[in-house]
Amino acid sequence: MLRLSPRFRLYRDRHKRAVTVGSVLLGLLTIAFAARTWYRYAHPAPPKFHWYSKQDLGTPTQHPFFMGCNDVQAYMNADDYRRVDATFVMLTRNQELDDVVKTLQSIEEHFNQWFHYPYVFLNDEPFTQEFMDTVTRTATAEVQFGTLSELEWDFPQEVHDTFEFKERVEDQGDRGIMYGSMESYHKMCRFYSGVFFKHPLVRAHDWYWRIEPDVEFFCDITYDPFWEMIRNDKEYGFTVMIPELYWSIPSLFRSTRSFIKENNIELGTLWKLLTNSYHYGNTNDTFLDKTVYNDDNLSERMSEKVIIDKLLEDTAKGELNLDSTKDTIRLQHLINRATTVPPVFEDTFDKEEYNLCHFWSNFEIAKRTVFDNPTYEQYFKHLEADGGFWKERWGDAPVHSLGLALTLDFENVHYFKDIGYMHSSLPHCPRNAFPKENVFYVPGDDRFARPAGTQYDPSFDYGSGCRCRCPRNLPDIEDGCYPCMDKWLELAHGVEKNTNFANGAYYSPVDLDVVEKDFDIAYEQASWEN
Ligand SMILES: Nc1nc2c(ncn2[C@@H]2O[C@H](COP(=O)(O)OP(=O)(O)OP(=O)(O)O)[C@@H](O)[C@H]2O)c(=O)[nH]1
Ligand SMILES: *[C@@H]1O[C@H](CO)[C@@H](O)[C@H](O)[C@H]1NC(C)=O
Ligand SMILES: *[C@@H]1O[C@H](CO)[C@@H](O)[C@H](O)[C@H]1NC(C)=O
Ligand SMILES: [Mg+2]
Repeated sequence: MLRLSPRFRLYRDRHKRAVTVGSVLLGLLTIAFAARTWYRYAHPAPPKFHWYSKQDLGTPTQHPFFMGCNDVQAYMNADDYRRVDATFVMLTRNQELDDVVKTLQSIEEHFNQWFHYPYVFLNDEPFTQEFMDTVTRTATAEVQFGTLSELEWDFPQEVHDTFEFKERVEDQGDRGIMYGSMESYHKMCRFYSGVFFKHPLVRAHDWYWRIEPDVEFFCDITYDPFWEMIRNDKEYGFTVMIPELYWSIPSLFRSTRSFIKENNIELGTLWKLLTNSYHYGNTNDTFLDKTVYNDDNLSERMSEKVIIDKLLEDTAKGELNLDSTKDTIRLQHLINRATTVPPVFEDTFDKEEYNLCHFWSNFEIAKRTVFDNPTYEQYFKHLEADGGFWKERWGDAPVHSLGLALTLDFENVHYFKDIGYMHSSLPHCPRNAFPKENVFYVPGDDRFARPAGTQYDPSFDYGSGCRCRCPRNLPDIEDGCYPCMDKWLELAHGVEKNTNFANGAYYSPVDLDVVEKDFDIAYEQASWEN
């Protein structure tokens, strides 16, 4: 339909009035258009695979701590190296012993045979003597075993004993939610979400590295990740970031958002990584509030609003002339507005939605206090009260990620791109860096001697791995988990650097009342002929 926007009229008049409010407005629109064009250029539609694994993606604050191998003995003997008060943590069951041993052998061979960090094993049942003996024999460091109390492991009794609890959990099985009908899986998720870091054996340390049965490490880790994180101001490290299955957490974001609101939480910038925001402007006009969430919407809806407001004013004064071009045009705007439907964002709360991205929590290297702090404690209580750990199947991974964003900034999180890792046949495995002179494999324990002539993967430009032997024919998960790694890189490379972020909003919101005044002026200067 015919659309009269005041800015076109201004364009025609601009040579007559060199410096007018109109040209200022035009300038603003041009800048907005240029910004949008740039934005689209910088955010092309995503191809299916990105081959991030074949590029150097480092930035000054987000990069692997080392590219390739170190001489471990020299590293540990350096004056500025400090051993950290840290432990491995694994929750597991007696019957998983074989898988536990597999994990232990892998982490020992690739890392702990040199560093000897202790282990804490936790179980809701007592560990058998066989389990404890085997594990102790496999590890090259001190091992401790903890049995969880009912309080730590089970849902609160008043919840667990209800009919609704049983029914809800069973219903998730009927609806095909992965692991949804397994009560023990719910308990595990709840335990890892809010309890594990409070266990006395874990609390005895400042840092932890979470591991699971049946995982595999592919590269040698020839530095101390705990110490490097401290040195680089990092508090949480991950190897894989992927989107969550929507149906396991439909109301997690709502619950998180309401927690933030009720408690006036000042979010860290990590929040940006996990959410899309539609918060664009501040206004008391309900229609604008619901329909303006980008620059396009602003110029369209605002010129429409100004035209309609004037039309209604003139109508009230009895000055409407239906035969005039002007009023025909103005009426068309009224009709257009009446048929404009606000966009529906089903899962938007406070104009934000969760993009479902989360750090895969079966691997975590973190400072204990990223969870063991009053804000997270309160958050977990809030989630527990909402019942999502049993009404839905909230996983500890999305809960951890959202919970971290309550307090951490993007820069506090580290991507261990150089650590090759696989859980449930989804591998992340880096390319090897060019071998450094004189960095040979020297076992820290005879059990891990490697045969002479052991072959490693070839080295590449931009490789970061040390002596990796990656699985063949499995694509790197880093290349396939849109939109998570994309968002990570966008933030790391500062594409959003110039946007402000405060109280969970991405832009300094536009004050729509101020913008409206500019449009009022443009309206007064518009020409309605033809
Ligand atoms: N003691 C104990 N440990 C459990 C229980 N359920 C899960 N775990 C442990 O919690 C961790 C995660 O459980 P998994 O069943 O592997 O969950 P997952 O990794 O999401 O699923 P998979 O893809 O099947 O591996 C593992 O270390 C398990 O050993 C339980 O009922 N008791
Ligand atoms: C909305 O209305 C309130 C109360 O009338 C006022 O204080 C506030 O400044 C208004 N906000 C905007 C963006 O107009
Ligand atoms: C807002 O702008 C987008 C594209 O820029 C468009 O698809 C959408 O329909 C607009 N919404 C409204 C309510 O004008
Ligand atoms: Mg597992």
